[in-house]
Amino acid sequence: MLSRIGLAGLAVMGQNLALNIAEKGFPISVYNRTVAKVDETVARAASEGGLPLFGHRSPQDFVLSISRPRSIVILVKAGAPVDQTIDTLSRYLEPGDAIIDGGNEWYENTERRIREASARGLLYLGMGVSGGEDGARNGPSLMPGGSHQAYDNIENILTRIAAQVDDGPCVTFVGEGGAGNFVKMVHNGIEYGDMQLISEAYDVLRIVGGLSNAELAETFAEWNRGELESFLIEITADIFGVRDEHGDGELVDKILDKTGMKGTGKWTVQQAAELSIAAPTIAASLDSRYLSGLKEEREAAAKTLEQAGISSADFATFRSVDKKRLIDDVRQALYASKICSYAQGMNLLKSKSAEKGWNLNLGELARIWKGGCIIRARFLDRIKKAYERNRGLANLIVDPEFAKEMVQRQAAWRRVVGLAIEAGISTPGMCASLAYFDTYRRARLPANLVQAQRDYFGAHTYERVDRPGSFHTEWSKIARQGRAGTGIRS
Ligand code: NBP
Repeated sequence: MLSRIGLAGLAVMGQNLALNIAEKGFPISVYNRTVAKVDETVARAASEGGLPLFGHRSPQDFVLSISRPRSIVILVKAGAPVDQTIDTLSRYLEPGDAIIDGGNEWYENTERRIREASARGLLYLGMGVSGGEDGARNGPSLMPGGSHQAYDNIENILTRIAAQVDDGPCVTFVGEGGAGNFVKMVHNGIEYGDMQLISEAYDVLRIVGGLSNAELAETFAEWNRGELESFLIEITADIFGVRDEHGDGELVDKILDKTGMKGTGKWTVQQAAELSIAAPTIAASLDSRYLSGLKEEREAAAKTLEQAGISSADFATFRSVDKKRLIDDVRQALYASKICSYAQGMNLLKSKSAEKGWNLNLGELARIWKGGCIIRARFLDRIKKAYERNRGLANLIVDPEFAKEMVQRQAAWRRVVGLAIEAGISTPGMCASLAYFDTYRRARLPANLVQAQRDYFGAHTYERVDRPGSFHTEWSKIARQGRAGTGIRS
């Protein structure tokens, strides 16, 4: 009997996704370059109740074991390994068969592979898969883009293996070309923002509020029962409770403060810059990761600046702060900051969609992120509804419901940021979000002065508020005459 689908690449993601597919009753063939992983996966399938999963040691046997038109998911390291895997498998594929790359791939690589596959009569999907190991095994959020036919061929599988939420499975056909990978990339950028904002909330509560790990665990668990309910808040509450098995106290305090990264956050910020979309919260989270990496330099800087006379803030003075009120303020600051961060991610998607003609449905994307993925959160339902109310919404901040929430939270938000600045605790994500909000909501900015400067030194011209056209002024000449007239000397 032939398998319904195949999967090549049996590391963390591939192995778990294959077991998920088999568990849903779809017979699946699996293959991996190193055969030990094939044996491992087959053994797992047997131990998990004899799931219909069939291992193959040769690429030819693997491909020929799948019913036509074939659908083969690839889950190998992004980049060259994907090309090599495609090369290996496509020798045995036939026109009409489809390749589905489930890795975190750069969207332009997918677009190139779509063209190459098409020249061989093959269909191609670039499918973002989020949720890590657990998501892959028990229900990820899936973001497939590329060939609609390739999607149709496996839609019944994808809708069964994806996370299920109140309004359906967390999968939708995202759009043509590299749309699926691009959406996954922005998802990861938003994830960077969320994690940064949560770490800032932790820092303020810990340093300014003096909260213990037990109190932090309780606070985050409480937050997870309200508007901040999300996977990341939930796991954060858990983290504070984990004891260090090698010593006293909790493990979180023993972890080196140096953040790793794999590149999707950087791509998001690069794309934002390419498209002239402001994404300051996501950029701040990326910068914070870079600065965290300079551990030795930061330690040296701390010493140098102490010797130069910087006084470490006397945090005891902040302890007069009402703890309960601080916790409530930080909750509100985190929520408002998050809205700004999602607004930036969504606007990046909107802009790319317009450039590429992907016709992305932002409300539907918020829906498929409600379950399975790392940024899954209660408030994504509100984002979905905001875009349902107005598909062309300029910015989440001006959706009437979010606008009301931002206004309700802004006093607390400003108190938290103010307190952090006073205490010398950097909150780059919260500050970036607040600056984004304060910039976006102002009808008049000091950009008039920047325009004047540009025209002064570069004759770049400017527009006026009171009449149409493009203007240039001989600024230095007039200023010199003015100084001469007033007696001011330069
Ligand atoms: P890895 O990204 O660690 O890749 C390991 C797999 O790639 C193994 O199956 C390995 O085969 C295969 N591989 C490599 Br490396 N070079 C190869 C080559 N030249 N030819 C054929 N196969 C090759 O696996 P992963 O962590 O499961 O992630 C898979 C994809 O999913 C990646 O794009 C990742 O970014 C993405 N992703 C991962 C997560 C996560 O939580 N880990 C979450 C979401 C998305 P071998 O066994 O023979 O060495």
